Amino acid sequence: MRYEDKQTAVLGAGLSGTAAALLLRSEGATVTVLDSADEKTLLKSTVEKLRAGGVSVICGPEAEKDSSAYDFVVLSPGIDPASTLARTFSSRNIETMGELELGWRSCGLPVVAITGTNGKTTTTELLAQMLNGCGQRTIACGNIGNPLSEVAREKQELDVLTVEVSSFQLETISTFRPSVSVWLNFAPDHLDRYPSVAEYRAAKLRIFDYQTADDVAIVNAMDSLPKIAPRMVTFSAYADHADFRLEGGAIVHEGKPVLRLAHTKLRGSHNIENLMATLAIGCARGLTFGEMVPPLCAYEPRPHRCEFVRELGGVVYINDSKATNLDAVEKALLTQNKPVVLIAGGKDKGFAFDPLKKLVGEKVRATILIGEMADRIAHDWRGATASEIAHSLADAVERAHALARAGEVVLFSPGTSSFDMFKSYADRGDQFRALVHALSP
Ligand code: UMA
Repeated sequence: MRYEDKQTAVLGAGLSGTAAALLLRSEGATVTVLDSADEKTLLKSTVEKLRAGGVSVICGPEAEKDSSAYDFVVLSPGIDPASTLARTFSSRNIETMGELELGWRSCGLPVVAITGTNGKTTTTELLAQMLNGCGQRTIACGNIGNPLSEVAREKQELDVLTVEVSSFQLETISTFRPSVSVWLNFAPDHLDRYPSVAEYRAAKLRIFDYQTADDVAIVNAMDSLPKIAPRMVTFSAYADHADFRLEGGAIVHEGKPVLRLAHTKLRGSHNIENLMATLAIGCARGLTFGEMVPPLCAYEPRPHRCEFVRELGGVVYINDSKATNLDAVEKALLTQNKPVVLIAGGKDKGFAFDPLKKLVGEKVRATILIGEMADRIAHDWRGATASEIAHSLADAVERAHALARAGEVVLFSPGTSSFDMFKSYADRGDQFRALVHALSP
């Protein structure tokens, strides 16, 4: 598509909106970024960067007033199409595109796209490290925090793009066609955006919509998907019929062990599946196991994912702030073999915590609850374990320190988003780590 004669509105002045606006400017469009928030609450450096790049910025109630000046609109992923801002455009039938679609149309490179409720970021990083280690030049981008539109504008010399994709981004694709797609897993999430789990799943399934029989889909064998066009390769730590499966502590493919888990720095069955998916992508891109294994074994897990923080008085403290849904808490609890003092809670994302009640009863000696969801979780887990409500994360850490006995684990695995009290899951995890390091014996 040619953009130079377009009067373009970009909705949202976050990472994606800024990248989309600057890409469109570089392609000659006249661009205005609209953001419902007050300008004072936006990052000053972002607004300055946009204006310096020739982009107009309109914030606050003014942004939601008039869409008649525009003939093309780009949506940031965090902007719900049902929001007031987005509806001022959809009600006038103005041509709309998501930021991922915009970046894809300009990047001109093959894409590996990774989705799933959990494990996307780890797999995206594993893959980028592995491909680069094997001489296939790539960059980790997309939902991981590096918008595809930015990568498209930078025009680096690359062979393939490694793109983490979220359901929010997939909602607005119209041609996005990864040569390799990855479906890691699926569990309920984002029910503050979607009316039902089925609608969340339908948005994620769009990853396959524009793939053809020439493309590959790497899918979790435990998840029954509808019929899809690409060639399927399956993986699972639990199913014997999968193409990549687990046997005797090794990932097995075509009857042969290809990667011993003890040789990697990753633990837990969810990470085994992330490794399986990464190996399957490498095979789809023509790599041998001999090439792939060394960079995978060298991969260091990122912070905030079951990150060991400290041992104090025989108590191990673990930061799992990246756990923003119940499935992630379940995985974190399943890897614990000592009694747990669990700190959980955060923003209300529209789901109940009762599906975890049985496991909490088995693994957790006490819970300390924080944030918007605290009362609701206490209600959902009533009878399973002792619980306390803390008025801040600092209070929660102090209570956990007082409660935990030698030989136990304090696990911070919130099970929901951070935005009620923190800037992001990373900010929340960083604060937890600092609070734990400040504890005295
Ligand atoms: N805004 C409005 N009106 C609204 C809602 C929001 O103007 O009705 C404005 C806000 O004031 C803000 C801007 O929109 O200034 C934020 O846009 P955004 O939420 O799309 O945030 P970005 O900074 O552009 O980040 C987005 C992704 N965020 C979301 O999908 C919520 C980031 O994923 C992603 O890293 C980034 O693009 C780069 O591609 C984050 C995320 O939480 C990590 N993703 C979800 C997840 O992983 O579970 C899907």
